[in-house]
Amino acid sequence: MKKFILNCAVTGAIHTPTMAPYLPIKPGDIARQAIDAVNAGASTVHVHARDPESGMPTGNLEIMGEIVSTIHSRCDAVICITTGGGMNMTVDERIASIPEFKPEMASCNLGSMNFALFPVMEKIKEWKHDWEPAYLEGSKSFIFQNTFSDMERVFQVMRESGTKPELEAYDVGHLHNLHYFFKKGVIDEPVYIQFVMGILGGIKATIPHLLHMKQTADGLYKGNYIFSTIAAGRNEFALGTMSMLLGGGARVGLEDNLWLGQGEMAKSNAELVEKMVRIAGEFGYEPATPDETRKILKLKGRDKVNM
Ligand code: KMH
Ligand code: ZN
Repeated sequence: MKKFILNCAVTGAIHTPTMAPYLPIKPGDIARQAIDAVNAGASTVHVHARDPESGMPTGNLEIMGEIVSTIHSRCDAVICITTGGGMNMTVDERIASIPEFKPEMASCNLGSMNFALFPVMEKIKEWKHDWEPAYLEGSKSFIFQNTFSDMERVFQVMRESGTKPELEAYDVGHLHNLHYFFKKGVIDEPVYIQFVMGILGGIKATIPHLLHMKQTADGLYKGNYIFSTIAAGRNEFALGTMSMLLGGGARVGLEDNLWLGQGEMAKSNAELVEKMVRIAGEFGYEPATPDETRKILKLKGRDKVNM
């Protein structure tokens, strides 16, 4: 069987509690769903924190600490902490968990952009919490801030913490932004890029667009990089599979997609992971284990984190 890196993004900051009863909110539930996802085949879990009562994304370090230390103590997953955070956080709040927990991996977003979540509001009539419509409506005038000076800081903090950046490219221009830092020698090899597709404000989640992202990265990094793909929404499995067949990894999870199939909500992150593992198996692929992932990405090791 050929190997691919399977990453699970457990809760995120895009979906809100009204959208899915299965979205994990409390730290214990986020950690439990992450561990179940690892047992189902994911080697890497991408983690955000939420306020346990309201479900609002939070940069609270105590809550993040509870989540990551529970996952770390109960399984050997590679833990990837977000620095994208949520729309209600400053760049400083988004970065703070890196020096605090020194994770093996953390996301690093490669450019400022629109990040529009508001269209989904049309489908929802009643909300569980008042903050949800305000948060989503706010995305109409929100700029996801990742300036060159922000990125420079994130790279520096990650380097000081021994944390591998998972480089989130939401559009072709982001690959060029990254190339500026690559040429400066700021990015350690192997360069690990994640194509993030299907966010309104970034590139669409289609096969031609994925090929364009891949071809652009091939040209810039001369094939000397590792990639994975996220497709927001229902295209998660199609583009994840395509990414795997092109030699990359795939990310699934309730952060990006709430649907297991047509009209069928995923009841857990593990269900989404199981489906991706099933599809991969049909093509002769299986997910890399956490230790195989550490080797591929040259990570520092789970004994060197602070959680
Ligand atoms: N939420 C995704 C679209 C991050 O957390 O830094 C991308 C993401 C970024 O996971
Ligand atoms: Zn995220």
